Amino acid sequence: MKQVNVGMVGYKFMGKAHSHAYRDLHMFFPQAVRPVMKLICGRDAEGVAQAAEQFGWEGHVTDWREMVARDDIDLIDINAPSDAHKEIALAAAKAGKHIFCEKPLALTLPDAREMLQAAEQAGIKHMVGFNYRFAPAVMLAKKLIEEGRLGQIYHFRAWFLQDWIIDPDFPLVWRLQKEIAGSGSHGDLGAHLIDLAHYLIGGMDEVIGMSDTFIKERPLPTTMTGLSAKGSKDAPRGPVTVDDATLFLARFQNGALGSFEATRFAAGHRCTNSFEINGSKGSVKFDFERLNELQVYFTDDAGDVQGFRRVLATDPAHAYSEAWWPPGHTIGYEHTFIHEVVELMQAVEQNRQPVPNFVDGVRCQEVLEAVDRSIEQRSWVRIAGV
Ligand code: SOE
Repeated sequence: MKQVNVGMVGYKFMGKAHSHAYRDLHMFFPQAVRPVMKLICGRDAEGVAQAAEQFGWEGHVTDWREMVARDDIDLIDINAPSDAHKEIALAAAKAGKHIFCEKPLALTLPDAREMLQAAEQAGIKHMVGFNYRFAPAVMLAKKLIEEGRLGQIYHFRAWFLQDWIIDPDFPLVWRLQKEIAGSGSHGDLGAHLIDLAHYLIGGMDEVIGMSDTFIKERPLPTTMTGLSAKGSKDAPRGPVTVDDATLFLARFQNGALGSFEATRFAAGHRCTNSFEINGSKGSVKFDFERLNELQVYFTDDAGDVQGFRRVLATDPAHAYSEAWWPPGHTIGYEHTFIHEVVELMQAVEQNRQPVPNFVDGVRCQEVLEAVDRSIEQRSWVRIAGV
């Protein structure tokens, strides 16, 4: 059986999600090429050793260059903070390693383009971590659109709402620093919505946005794990240099109209990643907090029973579902990462690019950039011009 030896940089939130995917994949997708958890990398020797042991990696290092230089590593998985993506990806491509990189692909559009160019020149496989595409209910929405069952698409409206930094004394973690994260809610949450829009509806022609940073200064943190951080509200404060919320409107190439809202200040919303699509023959609604479900409405249902109904996307008719449990036995967040890695392994085996790849990462970054420019200029910005 073919296998792919993985070296992974980063071991916190996404590092755990990816490790879990590599570890579980073969139990449910035995026919896929098998990822082997060779090496994990992190700057803190003690932390990475502990993660290696806990997640099941064969070895650990503190310098990613060592990992990239090793002949027995086939794939570099980058889930370190965004400012590290480019340097590691360029080195990995140069060394001929396949790359799986978390979103957003880079801090800036030029950086993302440079990463794509390097990957294409090296002839490696490249993937970007837009995991929500891999929820079977989202894939069902895609199928309904592709088969014309929603008719002509008029509206795509999406919102990704969180509230984990709503406390003004929540510390100034790396996700709130532009030089490390690139942007705030825009690149962290909006990037997912943009990718879903590209996947489901297609390209955008032009955008116009608005954004704000509600809390301008925060106490410096002591530690961060996942999305929680420890610190004292009396600690010295530093400036928040990213957006807390970004909203924008878009006109799609196929004529549909889009609206997008990404915020970390929606009290009560822990991770509400939702979209609704309205077409001439029907509508669909998705909410990540109920990720097994797609609400569907068809205009040609008999008038006396018209209304949204809930489809549980856990039947063999739904993507990836046959590999899991019997119908009705639901799956969770972590399964979206497993599906991602299945796609990556299949792409390596079939010698094709996985989807979504760096081309999709760049397309997303173009929209992020265009929205930023529109906010600066207070006017519509065409995607083709960025
Ligand atoms: C934090 O806002 C976060 O974990 C994002 O970084 C992820 O990409 C998103 O899927 C969930 O929220």
